[in-house]
Amino acid sequence: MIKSAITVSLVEEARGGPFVYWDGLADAFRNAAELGFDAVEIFAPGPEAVSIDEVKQLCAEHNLKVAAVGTGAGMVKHGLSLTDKSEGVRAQAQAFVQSMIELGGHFSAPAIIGSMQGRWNAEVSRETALEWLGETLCRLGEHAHQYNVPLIYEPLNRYETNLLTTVQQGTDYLKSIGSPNVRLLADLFHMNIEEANLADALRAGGEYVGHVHFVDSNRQAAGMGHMDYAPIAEALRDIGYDGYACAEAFPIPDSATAAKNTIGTFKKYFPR
Ligand code: LER
Ligand code: MN
Repeated sequence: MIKSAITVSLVEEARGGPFVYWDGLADAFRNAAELGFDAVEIFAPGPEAVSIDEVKQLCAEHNLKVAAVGTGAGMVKHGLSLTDKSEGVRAQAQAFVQSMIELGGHFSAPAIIGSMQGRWNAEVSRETALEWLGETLCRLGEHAHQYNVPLIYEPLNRYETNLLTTVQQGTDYLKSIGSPNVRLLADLFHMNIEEANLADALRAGGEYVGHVHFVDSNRQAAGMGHMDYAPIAEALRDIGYDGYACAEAFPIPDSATAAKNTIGTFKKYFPR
């Protein structure tokens, strides 16, 4: 069964970014529970910014899970990248992601590597960047294994990375690096830019699809753009996807409206 989730950002530097809730964990969990979401995805400045006890208590109080933890603050706040030319920066980036894997582990939630993958450039060739990224994904995927969660790798659209931009590229890459514990994040916003056909792409990803960012064509909440959700929902059912469809969307016109649209669209396409 596909489950619903919604994002909360605790990262001030990411203001204006595509996260639905912005007013702290207690507010996010209360509102998510009221609307009937299954889980919350947490975008945090770092592990020290999140009280493990508070999150466990909020999960118990509201009968919610943590869907995933984002690691993008490593880039947005600390300027780190897993493919930086400096070995020292790459090591710090890996340590940051590892600490977020450990944070998520407390809640049986996987960590997501999105913007932390970085880009290739004049100083780091595409081949080298993909080699470094692959080694890191394998190592950190193994680290995540002790928590019984995968590591989630997210292909991004061409304006955010020049490494891997489609689900097919991501799937081929994960096969080539041979890590059994890394799965793909299919973000419908990025896919709407890069894929010829979103449903076909999800089918090509198959069992490699481990998380979904559930969002509309304009990165507003599901139902507020022109995404055609029927074939997407059918494809997710066909591949037996039973992870989260998580709202990573702009809080437009406000968080409450974005959340309501998301859950309405989710229930329409994934009736229980
Ligand atoms: C970034 O565009 C994104 O989609 C996030 O999920 C990754 O940091
Ligand atoms: Mn995303």
